[in-house]
Amino acid sequence: MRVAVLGGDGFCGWPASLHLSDLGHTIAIVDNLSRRQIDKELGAESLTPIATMGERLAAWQETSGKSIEFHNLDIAQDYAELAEFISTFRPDAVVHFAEQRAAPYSMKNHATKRYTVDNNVRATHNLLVAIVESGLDVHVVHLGTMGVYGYGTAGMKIPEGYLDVQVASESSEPLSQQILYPTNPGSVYHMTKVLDQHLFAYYAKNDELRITDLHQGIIWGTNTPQTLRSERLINRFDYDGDYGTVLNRFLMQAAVGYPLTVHGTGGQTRAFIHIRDMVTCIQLALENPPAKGERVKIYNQMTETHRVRDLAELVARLSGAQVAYVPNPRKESAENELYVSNDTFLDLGLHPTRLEEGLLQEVEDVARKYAHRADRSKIPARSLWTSAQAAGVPDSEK
Ligand code: NAD
Ligand code: USQ
Repeated sequence: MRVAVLGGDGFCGWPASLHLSDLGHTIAIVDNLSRRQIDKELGAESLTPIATMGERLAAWQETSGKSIEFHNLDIAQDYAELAEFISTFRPDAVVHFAEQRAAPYSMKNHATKRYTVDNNVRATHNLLVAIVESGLDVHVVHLGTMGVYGYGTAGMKIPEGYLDVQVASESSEPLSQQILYPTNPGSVYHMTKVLDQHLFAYYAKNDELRITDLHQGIIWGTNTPQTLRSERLINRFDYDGDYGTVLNRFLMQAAVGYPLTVHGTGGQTRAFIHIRDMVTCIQLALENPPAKGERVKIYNQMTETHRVRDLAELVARLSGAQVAYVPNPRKESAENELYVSNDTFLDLGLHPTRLEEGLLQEVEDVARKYAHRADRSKIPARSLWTSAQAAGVPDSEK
């Protein structure tokens, strides 16, 4: 298969590109390296020493004998170049990772809110328009988020994208329908994934584009068998208050002796998946595309759910770290339950990497190994969700 990986320099896109290249697919990476630029803006860096794109691709060529093309372009801004790329590379599939993905970054200020919406919505829409314009039959695999469903307690198992409903009708029988599961995003970033969903539904209906939207949980872990082949192939590991995600932050904090930063009561329950399972899911999604004219396929790409305070206690037990309950900088439910259906990937053959199998190894192999590169001043999460929080108004008065 000829596969274009948009956002192929990122945390998910880089290991996914190598995995697909290793399987024998022809890969072209498209990325404007904006994530590396945001690191500079934030004065933060990956805990792991990531090589430049040129060095990465040379290392992959040396270790695998395979070459990957790289196109440095902004898919939200450079429409003509994107359209030209699609019509000349002629992909069978595009995997779309190229969005601003940090909720805290998206909530920092007016500039980051506007950038996140402008970048993400335009990127997705430009891709869909460019495919329609090319006249090619390209399967789009998009990385969405579990956060489109929201984190209240649903009182039911969250289905894969579509909800069965019954509506009253004028005749006696109620009508059964399937609708997109009602959305309830918790940040400007998560809201852009809700907007993406509607773009996909429209283009699948109007232009019969074949689209798979993967509602992915929080990734943990760092490396895959391919990124371990050389230090120049190493994947990024974000730990700063904006881009670091909860479990990887806890692992890193344990390694550097920083009390684990549980927001609020830690009663937030979230969905998780290991990075090695993420690359397998991308492969499975590419191998099982929807038919032309079919509605958007939505899969829940997660393997387990955990409460944040339970994760902190687990990491503390394994590593001897302290746990600190800090005021929650976000506006989110203090406690929620989460039950998720993930049958599609399990039925397609995914064998999940369980948390207890990999945690300790991750602390040893990555977090402790690169602990000397950590900047402790970048650990606290400083992005506040509301102006009331910024003004220091206590919770009860908000
Ligand atoms: P990342 O920031 O590491 O990677 C995104 C890549 O896209 C970066 O290399 C960036 O430079 C590039 N990019 C962004 N805007 C672009 C544009 N306009 N043109 C070209 N390139 C652009 O993020 P990630 O963690 O790899 O996440 C990838 C996708 O997966 C995102 O869409 C994210 O929403 C989704 N996701 C991530 C997680 C997670 O835990 N990391 C969980 C669920 C879903
Ligand atoms: N949290 C802490 N302590 C920390 C960091 C986070 O308690 O030091 C809490 C947060 O308050 C939140 C939960 O952990 O309740 C998850 O936060 P996170 O930063 O790990 O995840 P989130 O902001 O939801 O975003 C990440 C990715 C995003 C992806 C999403 C999947 O950055 O790209 O879409 O996970 S999901 O959460 O399933 O929507």
